Amino acid sequence: MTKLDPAARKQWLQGLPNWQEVSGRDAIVRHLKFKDFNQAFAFMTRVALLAEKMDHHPEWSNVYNRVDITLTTHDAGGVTEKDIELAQAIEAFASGAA
Ligand code: H2B
Repeated sequence: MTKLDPAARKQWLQGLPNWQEVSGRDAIVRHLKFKDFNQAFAFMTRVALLAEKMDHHPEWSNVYNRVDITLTTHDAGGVTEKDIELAQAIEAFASGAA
């Protein structure tokens, strides 16, 4: 898995408007806010099960109804198509989030 060049990453990100590049790091980030902890954690459970299936894991944190997710491929030292694939799946799980 090789990391995306900046042009390819930028193009993929145009299809992921809720995701931003992390400054000073080859990674992408998404901040989500749910109605309450229950909604946030249900979302995290779905992402966790998929991440394990993909063998591709997020860097994330949760405070009550907020979830912050950073995606990068540690083995490649940057954003790869696997991160894009996971980000796209996360969008599908994120309905109900702001
Ligand atoms: N997740 C992420 N985000 N990047 C990786 O490089 C990675 C991973 N590598 N999950 C996987 C696990 C690797 O360590 C195992 C051994 O397959």
